[in-house]
Amino acid sequence: MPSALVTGITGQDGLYLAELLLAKGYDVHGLIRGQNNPRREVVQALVPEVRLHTGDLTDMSSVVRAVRESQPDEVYNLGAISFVAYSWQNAALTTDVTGKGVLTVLEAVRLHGGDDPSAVRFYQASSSEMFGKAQEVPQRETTRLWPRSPYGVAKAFGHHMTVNYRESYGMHASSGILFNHESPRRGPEFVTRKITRAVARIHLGLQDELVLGNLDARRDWGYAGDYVEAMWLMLQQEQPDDYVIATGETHSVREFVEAAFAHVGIDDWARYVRLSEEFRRPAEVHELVGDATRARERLAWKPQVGFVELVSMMVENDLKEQSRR
Ligand code: NAP
Ligand code: G4F
Repeated sequence: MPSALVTGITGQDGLYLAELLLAKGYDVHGLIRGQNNPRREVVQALVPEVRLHTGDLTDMSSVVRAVRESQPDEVYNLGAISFVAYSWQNAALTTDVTGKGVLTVLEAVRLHGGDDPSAVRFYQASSSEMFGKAQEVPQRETTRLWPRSPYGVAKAFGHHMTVNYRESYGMHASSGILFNHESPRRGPEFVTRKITRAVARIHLGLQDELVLGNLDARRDWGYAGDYVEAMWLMLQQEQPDDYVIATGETHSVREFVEAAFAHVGIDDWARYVRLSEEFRRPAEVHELVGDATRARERLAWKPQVGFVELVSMMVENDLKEQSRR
């Protein structure tokens, strides 16, 4: 039975990836941080087979211990402070966790491999946020990085470090440059879930308005369940590499709002939406759209869930969740 260690197990992607790996017969281990983490219960309810190891990406010895205890064939580093807006308020912490944390995991994996640094395969959760002020449309693996947030800068560090460990030590280290991916498990601070939850609550008469920032920002939104499959496929390749994972379609926040309201039969959505400076960013990433040709050709990966289906899935989930309250 192959064994995998997943950092960020309590997050959106960690949960989908754990389900995928369990279905493939893996012995799945997860790194969980903090004393009495409230998300522990969510993991235990959804994927009770996962064995949890206490640790933090800022604490090298806890990561080394988790690697030793889980004896992994594959390590997926999904742990991060992942909310871009928050990263301006906590830039140093974001750098430590989202940036330096990658080096910590790479070192733990390298040391564990002993004489054979490629013995344990490593996946790094890189991000399209690294492209920031995009220098090319669509963005591909070779597009120059121009991050626009402390989060993007930290991800760029982790990305380059992953490439460097592959080149320096011959590690089987791959980096997935994933564009935005969403699901009913998305955190409520991200714009998609904020919208679908508010639309459900407005439809049910529980809320009057939805307050947003920049409606003109455009993102390449896919479904998280499709994207974790790509992570696994990267580690099954003989050679490690970097892969853009994206749908190739871009939509504005406004289009997302429109589609979410349309799902509950509201066309005059503007009367429910108020704009506030509070949700605008010091530096915006205006438009992202990815070219996943390499993933399609080498991994035979392609997204299964389209934009409207994704929005509908999220609104339906929030209608059910909010009706139960
Ligand atoms: P998420 O839901 O925010 O999950 C982040 C995970 O990181 C949580 O499990 C969190 O644990 C953990 N974490 C935070 N600080 C930590 C620390 N100091 N030590 C150990 N773990 C820590 O993020 P996601 O959407 O699943 O994304 C997974 C990864 O992909 C992240 O690295 C993200 O930056 C990257 N990514 C995401 C997207 C996207 O669109 N979703 C796109 C590109 C890249 P707690 O429960 O303890 O907070
Ligand atoms: O949903 P968001 O917060 O996601 P963002 O910043 O694109 O980051 C997500 O995707 C990255 C991949 O590119 C990941 F690496 C990262 O971890 C995260 O998962 O914001 C999307 C867009 C932004 O342009 C933002 O300015 O929506 C705009 N927006 C407008 N009003 C808002 C709001 N974003 C949020 N969170 N809340 C608003 O009220």
